[in-house]
Amino acid sequence: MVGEMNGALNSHDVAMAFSVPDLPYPHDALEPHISAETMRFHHDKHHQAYVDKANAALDGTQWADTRAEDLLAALDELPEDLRDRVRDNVGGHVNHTMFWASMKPDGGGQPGGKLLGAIKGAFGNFKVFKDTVRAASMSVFGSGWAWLVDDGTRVFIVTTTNQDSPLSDGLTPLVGIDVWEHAYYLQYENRRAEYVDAWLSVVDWEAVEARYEAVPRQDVSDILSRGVSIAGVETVFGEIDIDAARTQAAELKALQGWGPMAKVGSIARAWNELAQTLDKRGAATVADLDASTIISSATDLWVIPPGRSMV
Ligand code: MN3
Repeated sequence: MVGEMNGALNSHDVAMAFSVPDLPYPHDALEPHISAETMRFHHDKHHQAYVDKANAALDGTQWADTRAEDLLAALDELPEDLRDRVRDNVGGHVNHTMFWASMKPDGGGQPGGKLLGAIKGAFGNFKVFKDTVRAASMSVFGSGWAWLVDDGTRVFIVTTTNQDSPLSDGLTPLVGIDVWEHAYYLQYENRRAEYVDAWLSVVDWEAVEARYEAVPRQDVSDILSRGVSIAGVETVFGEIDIDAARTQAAELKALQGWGPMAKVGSIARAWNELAQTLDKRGAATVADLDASTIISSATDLWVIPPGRSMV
């Protein structure tokens, strides 16, 4: 690589090449769960190899300064001779960059905020989620990853083989566990299940929450600002809490069978369901729920008028 101060073309070849990010903690910080020796090989050697091969593959091509994530999201647009090397090595770089930033000393436990609500919405409770992570991690045949991903409406778990990224399937990875043998063999030999449990003890859930918050979502502000009358008091849909939803369910139940309000029974049940959903997901108000739940709930409650299509 030549030509510093020699014009934009050469200088950005240097500037845009991928590099292994420093660990945000010392190599031994995740002991005893992940050994310092494992981290030295995994971070310093294996990740460096992906970076070197990714840079070699892209050097001199028109994609040399394309964002790594954009390359993975558009693999189909790359020429065939480049595609596999990008999938493997840019994938390896992006996956590992997220991996280091998804662990911390004294990690583990469970997330909070809207992410916990989304996990409860998808899995019922956090224990079922962890069991699903374990099962998915064990189900990867050979080398690969298990991921918590987001499609913009909900979270779920997928696995990928080799260094394939969920980005290539249009999904946003929130956190991934590396189940290549190079991630655990030095310490756990062939005991992958023990490694998965160890990894769950070092997950940095705050980092995962931040990624969840950053996923682009359908704008539901219009729905959240719609007026609703609860026991004669005007409020807006987004500010409804468990008590308000229960009050509304009780009021409507009392009206059941009255006059022209043929749908009142099903709407009363929908308010009860909303109260249960808020409770189960630990959401203070409707505004804390995920977009798809807000839309389906507003539809069931006729907060979105029936027959009216969504904006
Ligand atoms: Mn790895």
